[in-house]
Amino acid sequence: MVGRSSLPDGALFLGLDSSTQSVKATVLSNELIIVASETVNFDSELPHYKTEGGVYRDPTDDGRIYSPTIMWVEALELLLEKLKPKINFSKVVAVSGSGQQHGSVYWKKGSQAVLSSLDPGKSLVSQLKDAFSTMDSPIWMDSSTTKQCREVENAVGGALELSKLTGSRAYERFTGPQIRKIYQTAPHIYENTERISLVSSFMASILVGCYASIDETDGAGMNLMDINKRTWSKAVLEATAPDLEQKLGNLAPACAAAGRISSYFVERHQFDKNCFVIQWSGDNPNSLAGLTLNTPGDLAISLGTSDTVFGITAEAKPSLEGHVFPNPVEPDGYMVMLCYKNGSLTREDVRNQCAEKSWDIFNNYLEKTPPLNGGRLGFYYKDHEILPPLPVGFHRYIVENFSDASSDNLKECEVQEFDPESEVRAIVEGQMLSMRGHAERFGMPNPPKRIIATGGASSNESILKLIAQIFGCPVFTVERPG
Ligand code: ADP
Ligand code: XUL
Repeated sequence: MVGRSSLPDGALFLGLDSSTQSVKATVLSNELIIVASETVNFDSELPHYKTEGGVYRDPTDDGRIYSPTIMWVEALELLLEKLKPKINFSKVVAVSGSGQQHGSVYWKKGSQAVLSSLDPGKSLVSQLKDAFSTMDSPIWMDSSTTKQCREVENAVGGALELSKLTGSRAYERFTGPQIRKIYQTAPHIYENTERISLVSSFMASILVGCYASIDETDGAGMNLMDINKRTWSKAVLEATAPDLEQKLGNLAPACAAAGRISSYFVERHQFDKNCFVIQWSGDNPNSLAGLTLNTPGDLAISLGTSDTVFGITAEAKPSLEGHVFPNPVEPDGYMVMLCYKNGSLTREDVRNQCAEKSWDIFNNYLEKTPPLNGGRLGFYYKDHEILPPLPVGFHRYIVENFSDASSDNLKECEVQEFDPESEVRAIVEGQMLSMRGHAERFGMPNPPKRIIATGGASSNESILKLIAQIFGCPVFTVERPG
């Protein structure tokens, strides 16, 4: 590996993020200063895929949400083209990245050969468009595998047993149940699959020109990996689909090198042939690393497409709620996490309906309404929620005698709508109160010493202020590329 003292002058580090709505690049100097950044938004910059928020919602299969795999490849090519005038790729000594967790890619039989012999004179899309046994990648927003979840849990002795084995009970979006659904409903696709990658290992595979291992921290989001041993769990593999281990390949720690960058990128984009590709990991584990979260009393809240809350712990104590993943930085430690599907996109919907599509107006409403909204409370699920597991629907209640919470006189009455100001406060307050409630129940620090916020909505100071009020602790953010 490269030691910092032995780095060449002007050395650069390239960090990529393949997420739900976009791919992003951040370039750091030797002194860890951001020197360039770039984004490719799927909906607006690759409109021919016709995605909404980067995804497709299948009208014929309730809860099925997926993305076109090849769109991620085209986005990577476009991202590099946009970055090219800004930095000298030959100075990049290491590349790594984050992938949206749980999403999976199905490489067709024979694709390893295609991947390792890419012609630098041609685009990646033209050479990889036929490399997949299905063109659709199920992603983390999917909730269509409840049947498979129950089957896998039952096969290993119940939900708690599965959680003790893998760090989580079965969740619809986790990759194991997704793989089982493909095996059951499209056996020809499963049979024709040579390798299954996560979004993280998929992007790393393209960069190294061969199948990259699945990173252990992201592997923990599959309901397939033994959380203590960090190897595939034979019992769960068998409960999921036949001959699965060979389709998954090896696991590797988050800090391992996946290999040197492939000759394709050396010749087409002038990367240095010695440039390392470091294992890509899931976006949440990488956020934990990036925020340098290393104090047990601290919590991080990520407000991206999903909302997540996470912290670190020395021991794995998986339960029926939340997730335990390996800590990407401390090899013996763990991270604990809660995930909400109705994050930024649901806030955006309310902003569009009630605040003239403007965050400024949204924030103004948030600032001028009182804490607890005069008893107007709401639960907003644009998509099936993960936590608690509830179907699509917006539910609004007015609670009477709210100021006298100790009395038995509390009465709630369901209503169809609130005034726009109250609607804005109700969604943000409802989301953050739910986070606090579940975080406490899950044994996360209460109150936390401090919260570090990241993700798109962490640029919104009014939202951060509300988080500080609800959790009763200071909230910090980190430098974000402009
Ligand atoms: P991803 O999970 O795809 O990486 P990001 O972290 O890039 O998501 O966050 C994107 C989201 O950030 C958008 O959907 C948008 O709603 C939200 N966002 C951006 N700016 C603001 C803002 N000022 N206030 C609230 N939300 C914002
Ligand atoms: C985590 C999860 C989401 C995705 C978003 O379990 O499903 O936070 O990682 O990219």
